[in-house]
Amino acid sequence: MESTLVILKPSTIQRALVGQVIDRFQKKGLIIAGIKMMQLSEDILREHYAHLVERPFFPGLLESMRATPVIVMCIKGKDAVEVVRGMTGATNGRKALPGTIRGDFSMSGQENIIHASDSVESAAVELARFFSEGEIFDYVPALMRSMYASDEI
Ligand code: IDP
Ligand code: MG
Repeated sequence: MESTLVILKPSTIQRALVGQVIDRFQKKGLIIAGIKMMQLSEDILREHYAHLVERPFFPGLLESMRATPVIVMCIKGKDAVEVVRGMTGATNGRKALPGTIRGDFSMSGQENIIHASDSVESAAVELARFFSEGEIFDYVPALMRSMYASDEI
């Protein structure tokens, strides 16, 4: 089973969409292995968005990501990184397809509801960045056998 990092961004908290977004992951059959609220520091955001620090929009992104606490989640499932990125949709909410989280809830390139890790390698790095040992739980939901064939898990 693969794990991936999802961050519910401040606009999701402000717009009271937390429940609807989490509901999508649960209905899909993904497992919530870790979840907590935290206020992101400038330091952690500079690390997390290191590929964007030179971009002109970076100061605005920093401010937006620090506007309220965020909710960080460790989401688990078979091929979870690819499945969650697919559910997330394109970066710009106006271009994201209907049916995706960004496509259904966002009209913005910046205020785009969630972060989702983009590869198995970055998921491992990002989960270690936002979660401490003991905050991610290894349990098997009782309905596992109704969600996967036995040769898939
Ligand atoms: P991703 O979130 O789809 O992986 P990245 O390119 O990694 O996209 O960008 C990280 C975040 O930075 C985006 O989710 C978005 O909030 C913000 N961002 C990316 N490009 C722009 C832009 O052109 N203008 C404003 N914000 C942007
Ligand atoms: Mg990214």
